[in-house]
Amino acid sequence: MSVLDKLGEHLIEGKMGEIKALVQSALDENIEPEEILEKGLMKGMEVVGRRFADEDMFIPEVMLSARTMHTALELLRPLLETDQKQMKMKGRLLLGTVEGDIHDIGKSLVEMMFTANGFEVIDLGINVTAQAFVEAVQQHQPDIVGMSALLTNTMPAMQQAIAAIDDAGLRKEGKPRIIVGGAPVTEEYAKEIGADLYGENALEGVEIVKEALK
Ligand code: B1M
Repeated sequence: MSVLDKLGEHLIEGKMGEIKALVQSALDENIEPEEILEKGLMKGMEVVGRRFADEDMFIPEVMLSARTMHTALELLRPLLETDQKQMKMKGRLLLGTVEGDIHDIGKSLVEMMFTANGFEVIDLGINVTAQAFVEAVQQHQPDIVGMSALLTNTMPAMQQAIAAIDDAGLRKEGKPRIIVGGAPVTEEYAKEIGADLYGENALEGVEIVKEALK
């Protein structure tokens, strides 16, 4: 079994105590951090998602997989962010998982990818209410607001947060641009709820925002 397959297995089994050593062996084999993330850890997480849906895995086990992912990301984060210091700040992103939703792994990846690409990121965390987005926009004056939702029934909270920002008169002349993403979110849905941009994954999100800010 390759080290990338082993990483996927460790993630599925929630081997939190062993994951860092395995990430380190992958790095020692000169595997790029992006590949470790996409072809190892995220592949494992896809399996977790399928098993969870099939009721072959339950919340405590999924939590353990999520913690294992976070532990691995701790080691990968500085490597994915290495170029940051040499870059001029590209903009300020205010980011959060919307109200009712506590999924934070995708959002953490978005945070890491934007930071790695020279953005200042203010992460409001999970379960962020529309009002909290409004107050944070007033306080931080971001160039971009990013919202993440992983549940079909929390997608409307994105629309509420966007409407609250608009009702407070805080989106003027294209600033801040609002980008939404998350597994159930589509480009059509993003348009429908008044978002400016949609990112299918964290890296695509960065590229789309860079293009929009040109
Ligand atoms: Co939950 N959960 N979960 N869960 N969970 C899903 C999302 C689900 C698809 C599983 C399934 O049934 N197959 C399902 C949602 C079904 C639906 O509504 N469509 C589900 C459910 C039902 C639930 C609960 C309701 C279960 C219950 O209690 N009965 C519950 C809800 C809790 C709540 O939020 N209120 C729940 C709870 C949990 C845990 C707490 C156990 C745990 C979260 C732990 C944590 O995050 N710290 C958990 C997990 C881990 C998952 C799965 C297995 C993995 C999610 C993940 O981290 N993926 C997930 C199944 C799946 O997605 N395969 C599932 C990896 C991550 C890198 O991907 O977040 O999609 P993702 O992010 C991607 C893109 O979407 C994109 O970029 C990232 C990659 O580059 N992206 C953006 C994300 N945000 C973006 C923002 C952007 C741009 C791109 O711009 C701003």
